[in-house]
Order: sequence, then C-alpha cells, then structure tokens
Amino acid sequence: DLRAVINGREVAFREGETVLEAARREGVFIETLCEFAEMGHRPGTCRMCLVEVTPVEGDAFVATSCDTVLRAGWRVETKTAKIRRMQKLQLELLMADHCQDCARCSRHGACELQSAGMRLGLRAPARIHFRPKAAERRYDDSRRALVFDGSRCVRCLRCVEACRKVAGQSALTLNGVGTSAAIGFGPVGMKWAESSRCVACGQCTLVCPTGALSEKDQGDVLLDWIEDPAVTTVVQTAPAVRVQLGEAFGLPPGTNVEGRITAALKALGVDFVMDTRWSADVTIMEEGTEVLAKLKADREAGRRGTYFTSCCPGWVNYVELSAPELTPNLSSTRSPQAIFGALSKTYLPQKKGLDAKAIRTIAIMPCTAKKEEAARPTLVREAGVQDTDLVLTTREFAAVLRRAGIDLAQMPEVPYDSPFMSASSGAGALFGATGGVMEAAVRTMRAVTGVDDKTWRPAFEAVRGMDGIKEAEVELPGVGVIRIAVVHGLANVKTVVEAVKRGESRWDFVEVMACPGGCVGGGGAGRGQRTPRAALPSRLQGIWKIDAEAPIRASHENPDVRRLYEDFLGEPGSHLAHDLLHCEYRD
Ligand code: HC0
Ligand code: SF4
Repeated sequence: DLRAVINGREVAFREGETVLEAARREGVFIETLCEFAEMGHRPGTCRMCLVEVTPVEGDAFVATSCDTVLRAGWRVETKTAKIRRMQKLQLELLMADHCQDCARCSRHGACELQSAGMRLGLRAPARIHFRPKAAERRYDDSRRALVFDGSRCVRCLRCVEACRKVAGQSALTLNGVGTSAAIGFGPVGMKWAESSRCVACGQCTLVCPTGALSEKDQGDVLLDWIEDPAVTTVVQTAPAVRVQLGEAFGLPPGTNVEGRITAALKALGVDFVMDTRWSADVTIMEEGTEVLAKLKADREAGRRGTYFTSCCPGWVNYVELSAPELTPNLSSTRSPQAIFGALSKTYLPQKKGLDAKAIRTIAIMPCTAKKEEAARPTLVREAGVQDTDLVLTTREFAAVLRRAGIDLAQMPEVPYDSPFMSASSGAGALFGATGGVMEAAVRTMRAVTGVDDKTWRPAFEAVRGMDGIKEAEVELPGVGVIRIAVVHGLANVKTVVEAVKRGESRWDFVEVMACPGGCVGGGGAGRGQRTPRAALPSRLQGIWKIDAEAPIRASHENPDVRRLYEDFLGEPGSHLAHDLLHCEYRD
C-alpha cells in the first residue's frame, strides 16, 4: 500500500502514478499548460506544474509534477509562496515572448494561457533580459481552412502530439531549438498549404491552449449576406452540430439543440434553414445503389473489391495525399454537405421560383476540413462559384450567435423550414456518429435487397462504440454475406489501407471518419475544455437517441427524398444524379 502526503493530507496512490495524477484524483488543483492528460502528453516544458517535495531521505526539491513519479512517504506542497513565485515568474517570461494583443485573438476569453495568468495574478510585465521573438514567429494562413499564428504559440507541442497520435499524420513538427524552436509543417520554411501530410481535420486546433492554431474565422461573411437584401441565404446544419453547440451555452454535451439552432438562425434573419440529415439520406440512396452494384458485379466475377465511404474530407485528403492507389475504391457519391450545396442551387430555385444566382448556401459543420471540401474544383459549378458558398464550424457559429447577443440556451424550439429539403430519417442523424454512415447504408441496402428489418437493428451493434476499428458481417440477399468495417481516428486507418494495398483485404465496405468518435469529435467543435474526448460518449448518446426517437428510421423512407427522385432526379444513379451528386478525386 503506497502512501504519501499532499498539502498535509495523506493519500493512497498506485505504483507509477505521477504527482499530478495523484493530486488531481484527490481534487487538488495544480496549474498546467503543456500537459494534456487525454493524450498522455506530459513534456514538462512549460514548468507551470511545479511542486515542492520533501522526500523521506535527502533534501527537499522543486519538481514538475506532470512527469515526476510519486514515491512512498513523500510530502508534497503545491501552494507554497516559493512555488507561487516561481510559477508567476515562469508565466511572465512566457507572456513576455507572446503576442500581447489578446483582444484580436480567436481564443480571447477562452485561452488557457490567459486563464493561468488570471489565476496566478499576473499584473506588471516581466523585466526580461532577452529579446522577445514572438513578432518574428511565422504567421501562416496559406490553407483555406486553418491559420497558424506563431506569435501566440507557447511550444507546448500538444498539436504535434495530436497530429501524430490522433490523426496519425505527423504533419506538424518542431523545428529549431531553444528560443528559436517553432512549430513547422515539414522542412523549415515549408508553407502549410504545401504539406503533403496535413488533411485539415483540425484536431490540432482542439488541443492548442492559445490562439496559435485556429480555423479561419468567416462568421462575418454570414452576417454580411443576411444583411444584403439581394441575397437569399440558405443554411444547412450538420448532424453532429446539434449535439455539440449547446456546450458553448452551458448545456450538457449531447443535448439536442436542433430546434434552438433553427430559431437562432431565423432570429439572425436567415431565409431558409434546412437539415444536412436530408441530404445525408440522399447520399445513402446514391452510395447504397453504387456500392451494391459494385459488390454484385464483384461477386459475379469472383473477385473482392473493398469500397470506402467518401463523405469525410479528412479521409479523402488522406487517400489523395498518402494512398492514391485507393482513389478508385472511394465511393464517387458526394458528401451530404456537397449534395445539399448542389441541390440548393438547382432543385431549390427550380421548385421555389428563386434566382439561383442570388442564393448563398452556408453549411454549419463540426469540421474544419469541410471548408476545404467546399472549395474543391469538382464541387464548383461555374468559375468562382462554389455549390456550398461558406462553411462555418460549430465554434465559429457560436461566436456569430454571441456577436448577435443570442443565448442559444434561451431560444425556443422551432422546426426546420420545409421546402421539401428538410424531412430526415434517424439514419441521416446517425452520420454524425462513428459507424453511422455504415449503419444508415446497411439499413437501406438490406431493405432494397428484400430484408424487412423491423427494428432497424441488424446484428451489428459492434459498429457502435469507441474501438478504433470495428467489424461485422451483414447478409445482403442476392449478394451474400458482406464484411463491413468502421474506422474512426485517422491514426487507426493504416492497418486497413495497408491490407487493401497488399491485396489482403477481408472487407467489402469500409466507413472511415478522420476524427475520434466521427463528426461528434470533429476539429470544429467547441474548445476551451481540457478534455475533448470526455464529451464524446454523451454526444454519441445524443445522436443515437435522435435516431431511436425518429419517426422515420431509414433513408429510402424519407418522403422528401422520394419526392426529389420523383420530381427531379428520376432514379438513383440517373444521368442528372451523376452530374449533381457524384464527383471525381485527384489521383
Ligand atoms: Fe459530418 Fe456529414 S456526418 S461529414 O461528420 O457524411 O462535418 O455532422 O455534416 O457532409 O451528413 C461533418 C457531421 C456532416 C457531411 C453529413 C457526412
Ligand atoms: Fe470532418 Fe467529420 Fe471527417 Fe472529422 S470525421 S474531418 S469532422 S468530416
């Protein structure tokens, strides 16, 4: 039985536990900045987590608690005058070499550095004897979705760790040493947009403690269009946003704020508010038909092809950059965001007698990579005009609401506008959760091959949950038993990709979502909390609840989707459907 004393109180601890871990378990707060428990990241470089230790034998010493293993009999003090002075000095030195312009920072008010400064009582600037380098650190806005502001970087290396462990990409690197150390995107001087590894998933922005890594803030564009009487604004809201956005307004993770989002958008003055779940149902009609035809053809020819979902732009970027030989295996069906964009510029104006040129389509997404997807050349109908004109992340949208003085928590619940692009199924909601695109596709693929799954719960519970790779078998009459897999967190995809490249794949159909948990864990989610993963189970439960309570559970039963085919597209896979709802990838 191991025992030590922290701030005068005896505590039991486990072999190998750090001082910080034991202290946190006992409810003792220790200031930290670089450490990030969920990733096991404890470089001990920011020196905020200092404590004084008196060992059983030998002299007392000061240690960084995040990377010091606790020993039996130690007496640990976390709040002595000496410790507080050392922490304050350390923070003053960090601040002295940090951009001082907080008001213009994307993290103003939700910055971990700022919060530490407030807790430690920083007042006067430090008297420093070195030349600050903050202003010389690079500013890189070469990517469409993301910005790096080196003057705000504290070199905690959390982003480097997230890129390596969560995205599996190692696109972010630490270049240089000492006070010249800086985050880079490969070899020194390489621009972010030139990176051959970054997939724009934005997981780095979720862990950055300051405003060094952010999405490009485009909230004002939405407000400008709303104000312009010549513009018709059409907003789509993604499945995952409704279980994330409440967190920014004090509601528990997983609270479904779908109706309140619609009310807020209407209060802002948006003309049409519709649901990406609707176009997710359209995606299933196209992708289900496409994949079923490919599987049938393969079985008849006695070969195995492995087909991949393509609605996650992080994953599509990965294939194009790192596994181009798999490009033909990606479903050609566009993502729900892109399908909505195309139909909002064709079907909607035709049905409502609107001027297509006056329409601006805005997507509210949990995702930074969706900003880059919207600008793909294959999703731009005429030169310079994107099908989806603007993508705002969940946190940009939260900022827009604050700018307008709207408290989402206080909004009433309002239904979506229903110009035939809003009805949606539980399957469409599932898209926001890992395994959901697969579950939605299988529901419809089984139904069209003649299985009546009354409960919509075929025997593949296994594709729900948080394992990095999940597998199951599904019976499809006329095709046979198919093997499906679901991967989330790009770091987990390599096993599958390598097996397919070697011709040793055992899977027929694979869903890949770049972010942990799928879009509910997207890189555009709210931040400012130290535990982005902790919110995932509640957000997933929120999505599954929406499905369980939905009157329509499968995409092919959506009346607004049936109407789309009857009135406009004809059949899934028709010539027009191909033109508007499918695309090609770079190889
Ligand atoms: Fe997703 Fe989507 S489910 S990618 O995560 O497929 O961003 O939520 O909107 O497009 O529907 C994100 C979320 C979407 C799309 C949908 C898909
Ligand atoms: Fe974007 Fe979702 Fe893919 Fe993450 S999993 S990159 S949020 S589409």
